[in-house]
Amino acid sequence: HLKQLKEKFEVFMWDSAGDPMPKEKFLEEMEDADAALTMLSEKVDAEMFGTAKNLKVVSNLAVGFDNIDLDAAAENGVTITNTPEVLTETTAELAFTLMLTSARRIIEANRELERGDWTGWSPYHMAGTDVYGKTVGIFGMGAIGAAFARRLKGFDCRVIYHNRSESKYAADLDAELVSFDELLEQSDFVLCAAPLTDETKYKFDKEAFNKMQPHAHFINIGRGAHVVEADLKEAVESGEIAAAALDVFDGEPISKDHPFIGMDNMTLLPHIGSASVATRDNMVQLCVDNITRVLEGEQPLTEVK
Ligand code: 8YV
Repeated sequence: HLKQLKEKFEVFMWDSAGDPMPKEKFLEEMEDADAALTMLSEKVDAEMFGTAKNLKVVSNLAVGFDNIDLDAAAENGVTITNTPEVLTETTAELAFTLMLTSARRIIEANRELERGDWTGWSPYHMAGTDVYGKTVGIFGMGAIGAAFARRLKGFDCRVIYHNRSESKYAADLDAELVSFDELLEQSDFVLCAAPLTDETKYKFDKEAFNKMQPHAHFINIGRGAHVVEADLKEAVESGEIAAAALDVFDGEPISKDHPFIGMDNMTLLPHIGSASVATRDNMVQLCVDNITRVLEGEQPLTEVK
């Protein structure tokens, strides 16, 4: 993908397989850049826009854009693009994987086996919970939430969701719009699939977990900052909810010292929601196309407005 950019433009690339790019280096590189292909690790803030005097487009390799100050982008006349749609099904599949993994205690069972502690068969050994026929609540019925809800139909689930208003994605899904409290109180599984905004930040706190059922599982593929992590830990430890399955954390990457590590009723993944090879190919290609189009004076394909 980058070859396409290199054929037309001069490209500087930070090797993202190593450490994240230090902020000073990022600012230095941005000084005379016309475009930037960024990930969540890059804070695209007012300071950066102030430095990048030639900047015309920031192409974010994500559907989310909470790493970007959109007001500052508008003030500086910079176009922002993201990667919606191409990652929807892949991310919904990961959310489903997290739900089933948590329900059937897959991580805990695997750990037991690998420790050599599987000593025999008994009727309730590693017995989990069914997803089939349950009530599943989706916080954030956007494209990904809807793709997740479609999969729930095959499991004969009742689907409820909470958005500010009726979701255009919910029309064919037989999904019912409910209040946030109803979502918490009625769901056997709660999925957070919302974008991170001032309104949704730290929405899942002590009070919210309190309202969930003791057998409920909480799944997060949104952003770590949707959750007050200390409150989630307490809720899972005290049995206020049964388990949590998380692809995202408040401050990524997390280290092995993170308080969630090692808990049997926590399924933890290193933010791999959209990480299939085909989807990452499509995401990067979309980023390249958006940059090329803007720099050649055309409309980008997926502008954030
Ligand atoms: C990205 C994501 O891969 O799209 C998003 O918002 O969280 C992931 O799909 C990740 O943000 C890397 O930039």
